[in-house]
Amino acid sequence: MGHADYTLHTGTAGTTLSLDELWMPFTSNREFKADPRIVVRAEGMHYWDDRGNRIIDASSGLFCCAAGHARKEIAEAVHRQLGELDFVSPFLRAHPKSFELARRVAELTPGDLNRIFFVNSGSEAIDTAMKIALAYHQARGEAGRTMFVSRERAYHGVNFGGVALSGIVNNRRRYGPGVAGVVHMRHTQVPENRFTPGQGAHGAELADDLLRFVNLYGAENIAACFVEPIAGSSGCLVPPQGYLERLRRICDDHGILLVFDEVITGFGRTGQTFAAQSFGVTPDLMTMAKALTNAAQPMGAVAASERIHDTIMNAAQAGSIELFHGYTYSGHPAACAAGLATLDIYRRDGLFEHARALSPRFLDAMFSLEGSPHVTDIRGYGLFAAFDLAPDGAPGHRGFVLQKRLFDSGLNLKTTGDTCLVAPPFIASESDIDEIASILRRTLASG
Ligand code: PXG
Repeated sequence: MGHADYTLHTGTAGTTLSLDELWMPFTSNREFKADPRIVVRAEGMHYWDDRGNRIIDASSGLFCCAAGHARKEIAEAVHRQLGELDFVSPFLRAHPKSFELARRVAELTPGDLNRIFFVNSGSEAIDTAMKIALAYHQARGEAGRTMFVSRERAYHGVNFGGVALSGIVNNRRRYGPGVAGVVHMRHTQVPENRFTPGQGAHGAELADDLLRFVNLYGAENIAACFVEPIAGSSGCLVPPQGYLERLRRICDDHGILLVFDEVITGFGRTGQTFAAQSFGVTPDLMTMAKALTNAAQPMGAVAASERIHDTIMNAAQAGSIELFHGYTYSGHPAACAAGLATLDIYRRDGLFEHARALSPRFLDAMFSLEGSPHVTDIRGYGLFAAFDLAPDGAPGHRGFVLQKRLFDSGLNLKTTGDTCLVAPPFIASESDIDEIASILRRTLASG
């Protein structure tokens, strides 16, 4: 590889960055470094690049800046916290805000998902939930339950647990056999539901794949079934009507834990606090991250039912560590401060209600793209939508080219292959939604 550097157009006059040393995640490094897009500032709905161009953010960063960018209240809370208590070990020691944030999160979760384990990312939340599921079954004398059920098209992060659950071939293919005993249900993108806003009428019976695994492997070997209530990264696959209810019933009938990965859907994206509440189905474990801190600090969490938590607690010898798991930065003071300030904003500004109220306008705008060149399907729920493009030669090429053209036209949007994901911050106005739709329409029409 040759050498690449880049001279910033604004900021410190003439600052030249060497691009060689940074190995960028989930990016074609060689392509990016030959043709970089550098963002230098953000506020509210917008980014600014180093040339001074304003770019509307239709992806909330990566589905995480739900309250909009650069919220001063969060920045100040983090600053105050670091001046007061920068760090204390989360093992054997604690600080007040970790308890406060756990209580605030527990107030928001459905059912009795009131025991909160903090981590630093969605990927860590997934691995933590897998361990809790195994520990729970061991504690109740069913140590044979070690298998996990996941789903095609699933994205559960990139640690080895999440890779084993992954239903996206590129996230798996280089990384060996990984965790044994994971099987995948079929995904829920059925052609009969094409261009249907909200939950499609077709596909509830796909949940019976879980039953097939029960019959094939024996329920006594299966620990948990992991699903994103709306599969996010792979293209906003909204669950068919009745699908999640059916999964819940099969899990209950066979002692399998149901885990909702709410890393994208959590904190208002569906118009309720969690997708579990939007769809009226309560899981046994729930993972979350991203919008928990509005992305001002890295943080994730697992919410466990009191039953699971208490079973693990009560099975351990008095005085022993009940769960041998945790991270140096579990419940980091700065992340907790960011989380508390974020939840305050969501509540004070009624942002989840705003997301719910804006959803019909947003979905209308997104579904109005039906008929634009190359658009083969559109899906959406709440303030989350996706549209698929017909491939142009190599899979992913059209999506890749489009996201660059959109950025250059003033719109930031995440693509996965040839699927475009739209998830605006909840502070969006109706005119922001119209602007997003019109840039999309124009750019699709011109190429
Ligand atoms: N679960 C879900 C449902 C996610 O969407 C993770 C777990 C992992 O979170 P962390 O914080 O470890 O990244 C995610 C993350 C994309 C994209 O291309 C999506 C995510 C991350 C990076 C890219 O859509 N989601």
